[in-house]
Amino acid sequence: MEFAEAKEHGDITIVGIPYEGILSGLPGMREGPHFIRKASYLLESYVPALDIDLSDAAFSDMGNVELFGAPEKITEEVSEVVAGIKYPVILGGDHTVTIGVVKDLIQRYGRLKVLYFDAHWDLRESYGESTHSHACTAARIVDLGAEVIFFGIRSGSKEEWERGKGFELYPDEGMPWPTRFGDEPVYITVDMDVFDPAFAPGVGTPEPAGITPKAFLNWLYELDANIVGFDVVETNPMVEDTITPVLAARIVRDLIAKMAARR
Ligand SMILES: [Mn+2]
Repeated sequence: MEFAEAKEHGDITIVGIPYEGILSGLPGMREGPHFIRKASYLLESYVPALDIDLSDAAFSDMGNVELFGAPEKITEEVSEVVAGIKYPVILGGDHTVTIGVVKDLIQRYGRLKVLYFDAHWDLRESYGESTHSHACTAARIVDLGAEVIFFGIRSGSKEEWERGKGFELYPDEGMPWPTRFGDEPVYITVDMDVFDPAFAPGVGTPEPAGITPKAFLNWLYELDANIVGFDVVETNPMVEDTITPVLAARIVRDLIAKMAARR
């Protein structure tokens, strides 16, 4: 099954990476891509806020790439997959996949701004004996040279909060989020646990007091950025299989529409 309205070809390409590495919460994330695609058929193809119909957008869906093994190895393999795609759209799987995507995009563009939506800092040096687990994603992409701006973070160790002081953080939807990024390459990573569990209960590590989908989407519609790719990760349909996948699909639909509107 492909994402609704996907074409044979297109510069924007969806790839599912149903990778589930080192667990810190509930298992089931490897079913994320399938459930997000299935949920995409519940949505209209027209995005009124952008006046874009997904049926007119040049994007394709190459299906899933199954990767197994340690997170360090996965990072290399994800980079290789992404290298063949002009504008990658990744359906996770756990947050580890972001490291490989960002690695390739930085090589390509020389620089990358990453807008990091997550309940958790992901700034641990290592977790579960891996330096590339989903709890270390932000730390690794900072090492790679990404310029990271955090949104919705509300959880982490004392050390992570200390380290987080060195970064731009928009913890709440109440404060105006930046929307203008000019022409610089921007990558967006959306960990579904950034949303309040009332709106996205189907995640591996739910964290109360999150942002609302409306705040995210209203920001997205205002966003003026050269989006060169994005991912939506940590959807766990074994925990909840309807509300969360359809929100993930809505984010994918609207972000693809946003990218298509600019090109
Ligand atoms: Mn995360």
